[in-house]
Amino acid sequence: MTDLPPPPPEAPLLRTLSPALLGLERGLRAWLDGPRRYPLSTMTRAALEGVTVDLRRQADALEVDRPLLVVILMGGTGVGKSSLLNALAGGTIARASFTRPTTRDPVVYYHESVKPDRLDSALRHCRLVPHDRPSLAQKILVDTPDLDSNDLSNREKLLHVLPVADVVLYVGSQEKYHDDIGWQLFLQQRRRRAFAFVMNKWDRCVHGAGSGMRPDEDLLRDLKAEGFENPLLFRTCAQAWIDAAQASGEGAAAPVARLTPANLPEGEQFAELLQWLEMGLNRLEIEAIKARGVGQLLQQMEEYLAAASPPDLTEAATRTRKAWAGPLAEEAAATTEVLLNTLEPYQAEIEHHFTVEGQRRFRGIMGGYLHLINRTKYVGASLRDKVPFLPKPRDGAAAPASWDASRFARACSEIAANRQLDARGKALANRLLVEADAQGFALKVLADPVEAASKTDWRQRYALAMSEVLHQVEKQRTEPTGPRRYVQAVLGFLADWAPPVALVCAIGYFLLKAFNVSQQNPAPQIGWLDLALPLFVTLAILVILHVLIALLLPLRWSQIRGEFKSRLEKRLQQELENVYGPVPEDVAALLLAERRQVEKLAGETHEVASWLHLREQSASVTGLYGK
Ligand SMILES: Nc1nc2c(ncn2[C@@H]2O[C@H](COP(=O)(O)OP(=O)(O)OP(=O)(O)O)[C@@H](O)[C@H]2O)c(=O)[nH]1
Ligand SMILES: [Mg+2]
Repeated sequence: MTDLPPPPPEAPLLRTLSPALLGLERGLRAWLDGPRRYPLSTMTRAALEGVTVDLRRQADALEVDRPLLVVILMGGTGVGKSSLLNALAGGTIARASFTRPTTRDPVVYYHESVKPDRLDSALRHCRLVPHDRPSLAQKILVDTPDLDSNDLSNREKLLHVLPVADVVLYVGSQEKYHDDIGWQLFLQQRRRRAFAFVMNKWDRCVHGAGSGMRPDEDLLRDLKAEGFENPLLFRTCAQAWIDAAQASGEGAAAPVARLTPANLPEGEQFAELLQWLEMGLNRLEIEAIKARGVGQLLQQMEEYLAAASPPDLTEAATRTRKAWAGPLAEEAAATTEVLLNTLEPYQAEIEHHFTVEGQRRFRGIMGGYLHLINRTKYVGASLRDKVPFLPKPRDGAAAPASWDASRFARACSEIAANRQLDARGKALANRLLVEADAQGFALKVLADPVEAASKTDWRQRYALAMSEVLHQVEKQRTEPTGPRRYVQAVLGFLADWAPPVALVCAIGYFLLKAFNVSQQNPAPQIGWLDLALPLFVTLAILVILHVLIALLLPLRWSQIRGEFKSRLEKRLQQELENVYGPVPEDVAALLLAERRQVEKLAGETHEVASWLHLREQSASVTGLYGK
């Protein structure tokens, strides 16, 4: 909002206000139509929608040199609203009668110099009655249908024109001045517009009051209780003034001063009412009332914005994130267990795979020996699918013939998800929401993103995590670190060298023995044992090495499982943390940004309101407003 310039002394104060109100209206409209995480309650939204309409209405009404003051007569049926307007007009312009209700459509009494298209659209479609009285040139008097008859459409018509009112002339009569519907409407409207009061049928109040409290005093007492210390209250006999005008034969042209209604009861104040409307509400007062109306609208806008402002959940978000660590760790452990269970039937395949991978580094004789042994040992693992009578894991993933960790992991994750994980996801989301609630995080803003997080493609993520962890475990097994690395290096060295060296030595020994021809032993005896010795020795070395490898670099499922489990659990916890962890803080940040937006709007509103307050005229309008 740009700073509003102080108006030059003679410049119309309210006209300067018009563009500022339009700016606020545009800002509010954009904010209402914009996307938001923090939901607006139906009532707040409706109230703010109403404020945008009122802002535009006020801006349009002020976009003139001499704004029009709209005075609306409001009250129950039969209190004499139409009679009062007729009396003020000095002739029959609104139908008044004893049939209830009488008035069906509002009657707009306005100066002929005002072009109808300058009237607010809510008034333009009413019955328009122009006049030529200069004293009422800047004012528009509106007679309205009753607010309390059985015909509800009457009240709707009143409520349609009521927002246009700058001043409400609340009309009552001796039997009807404090009925619930009228009083509620007054209470609802009193913060938005100026109120003056008329106690019509004063003749009956004076003569028929009986022993109870006089209606005017009763009304004054109730108004005082509402903060109206010195309300403007006129006691009138509208009918008497109508009769007098008709009797004078001048009708509307009859100046009130010249009329002498017969039998006016004491304290009758119709002339004062007319005087106030004509002279009391001069330009200064009109500006003050208009300014005050705008001020009250802005104040309400600030209140509604405060109600619509999202809470600052930054601290609650930090607490929630911490509180979520426990459930997420438990979830990771449980999910790991579920995933491991799907691997269980494939122990043999996995061991086989790891063994083959681990033994790839052995070459030569040792390599050949291990290859042969593994083929024999794990023949069941590969045969299982081919031989019909061998037991097969039920509901299991088909282990690929040629090992493909990622395909295998995907299949396992798929089965695990089908079995349990999908249900766990929903339960986890609920559990996290309960935790968040306990930390004071507003669930209405958290439920959707948490649910969205629970619908992340977890199968895919689990599959990826399993496959990566399998690779890591495999890598660690084939390329160990720490002491295992030295053990493996020594064993590798031995495996590479010991068998061929043993073989060469055994063959050497055999040759030595076979060709060791001497005088004592001219024809050496070569037995089968000597012939088989190199083979046995090599085999023995191979077996010893194999035993050493099995003992020192074991590749049992139970060990792979342990390692796999701890790594997978850590990995899944990380995964869950990554997806769920930032949700509260992200939502809090979003709400904070929305909060700043509301604060900006409220700040701009406040700025205009303060500007207006500073320049409000000290006109005598305070009685029209309660505290
Ligand atoms: N005794 C007495 N009767 C009055 C006075 N003013 C109006 N009346 C009568 O009260 C009756 C109702 O008057 P209206 O002006 O039609 O009342 P209204 O408030 O416009 O009623 P709706 O149009 O139904 O809402 C009429 O018969 C009037 O003659 C008054 O000052 N004293
Ligand atoms: Mg009427």
